[in-house]
Amino acid sequence: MATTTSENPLNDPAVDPFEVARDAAAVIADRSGIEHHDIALTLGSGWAKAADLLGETVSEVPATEVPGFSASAVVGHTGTLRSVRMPDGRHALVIGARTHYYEGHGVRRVVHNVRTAAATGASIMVLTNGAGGIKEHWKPGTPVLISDHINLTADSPLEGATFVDLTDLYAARLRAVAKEIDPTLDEGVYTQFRGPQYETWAEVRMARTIGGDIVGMSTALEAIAARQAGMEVLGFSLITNLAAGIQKEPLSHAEVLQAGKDAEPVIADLLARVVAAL
Ligand code: 8IG
Repeated sequence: MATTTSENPLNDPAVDPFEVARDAAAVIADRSGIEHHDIALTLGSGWAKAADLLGETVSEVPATEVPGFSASAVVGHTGTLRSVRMPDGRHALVIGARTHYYEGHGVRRVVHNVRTAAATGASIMVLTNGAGGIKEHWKPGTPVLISDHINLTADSPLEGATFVDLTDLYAARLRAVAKEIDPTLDEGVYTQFRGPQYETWAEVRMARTIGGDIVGMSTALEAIAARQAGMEVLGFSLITNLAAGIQKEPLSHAEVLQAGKDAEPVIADLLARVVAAL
């Protein structure tokens, strides 16, 4: 089995990333006693509290003890993989450890959360993030459904001539369920920039011109990997700030974290109710 600590097996180009994901799933099954998870969630900035509302926590494993994962680089990301038994008997895998593309560890490390989720049996992948909003009427603290994405990283989790269809990537079926739970939910196109710098005003204007509504630094690459794995994807952005130039003041990470904190109880409740209905 691949080792987990300083040397991440995903850094070795000769290692099959899907095998590392199977190793990770085996550790989760062993530690939780749950052989099959039904649904998986990656909780980004602002969304962590949802984990407590989904059901009964069966086990919680530090990400550093699961092959291919690493400690979270961002304050506010919890760094565990939690197995939750939902009231209806289904099992959710809650992944609080996201590797961002801007960390520079390569796409295999970025999408390992999704591939591990698929290897645990999950057929639905819920991807959440904190992001900037391009639509002026989205006040900080607004949750938005992701309707589609624009991948501006110029990278892909797919290796070689692996042609994957992305039609209906953010499943209309799942978005309809979410809107039944909260009919006021708005939708938008998520634009993934490399980061970690926030956008210039000109880049935000470009994103808007090409059809983007949300700017962020995650999710699109993960969604592609989820589709490759045959999962259905549901995406949520918490708008924690208006994108540069849409809002007049400069962006501060502290401000972004505060807006996330304030919205946390509301969006946690929303996400838990949506997941229960999927
Ligand atoms: I939270 O304004 C958060 N994440 N790219 N732009 C990008 N990512 C973000 C932003 C933002 N806010």
